[in-house]
Amino acid sequence: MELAIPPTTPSMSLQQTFRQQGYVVIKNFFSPQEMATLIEQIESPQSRQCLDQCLTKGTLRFYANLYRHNESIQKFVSQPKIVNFLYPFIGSDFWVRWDQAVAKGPGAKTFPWHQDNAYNGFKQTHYQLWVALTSMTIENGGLWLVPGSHHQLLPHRKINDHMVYQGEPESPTFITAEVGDIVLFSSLTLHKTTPNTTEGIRWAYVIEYMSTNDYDPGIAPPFLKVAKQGQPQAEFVQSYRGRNPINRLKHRLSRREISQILEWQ
Ligand SMILES: O=C(O)CCC(=O)C(=O)O
Repeated sequence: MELAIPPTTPSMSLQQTFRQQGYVVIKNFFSPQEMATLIEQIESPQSRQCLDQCLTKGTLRFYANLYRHNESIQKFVSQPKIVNFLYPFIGSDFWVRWDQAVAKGPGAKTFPWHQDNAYNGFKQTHYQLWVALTSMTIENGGLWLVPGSHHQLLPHRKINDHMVYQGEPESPTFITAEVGDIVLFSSLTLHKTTPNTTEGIRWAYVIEYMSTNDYDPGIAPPFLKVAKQGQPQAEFVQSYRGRNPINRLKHRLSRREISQILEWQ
């Protein structure tokens, strides 16, 4: 496994880079064989029920919540190699809030600039592990990110089925990736993918992890916890620490109301 830290920051740790850029790239995290097996599982009959009818259009196919229906995928998202990698970024206890595989076929269009928090409306952030199941190039609709865009929620507007960033991103970076490379980015990092102008399919698999201290109002139990006290441990649970009354209240309050409460303390 080989680390791809931006060239301007050779001495930074991965965590420092993540804090500064909002993402890190790791080359060769998985083998091509592991990726081929995962695509087989994503395309297996039991995964067909996961086809997302809302975002799937033409040659662009979204499969969501695969881990809930496929035991091999459940093992994949909770494997020690991933959990041990994520621990320094997320902390000792975390769970899987969502997963999705995206097949971007020939002719599939742009997926516009956005932060994932604009789609789900959460106050707290989660961590996106983007796994390149095929190579990603500018031509086949690979991933663009905006370094340093992850510090706050930015303005978006709903256009058809998309939440679209209302602004001109500064210094976007294209993430070149080969099969088995991974990108870890914040749910606040601005990203987009451009059209696939090739004859092949660009596959990506995204797993979204969240600290058990944070609250996700959008997902119903059971919750797949994958790390407990820093150790890989896969277990479906009915609740987690972050679903406490304070976090629930914070979710309902505006940012202004929260800062007013903090000022009173
Ligand atoms: O896979 C793609 O082309 C875009 C998906 C994406 O950006 C997302 O789901 O947040």
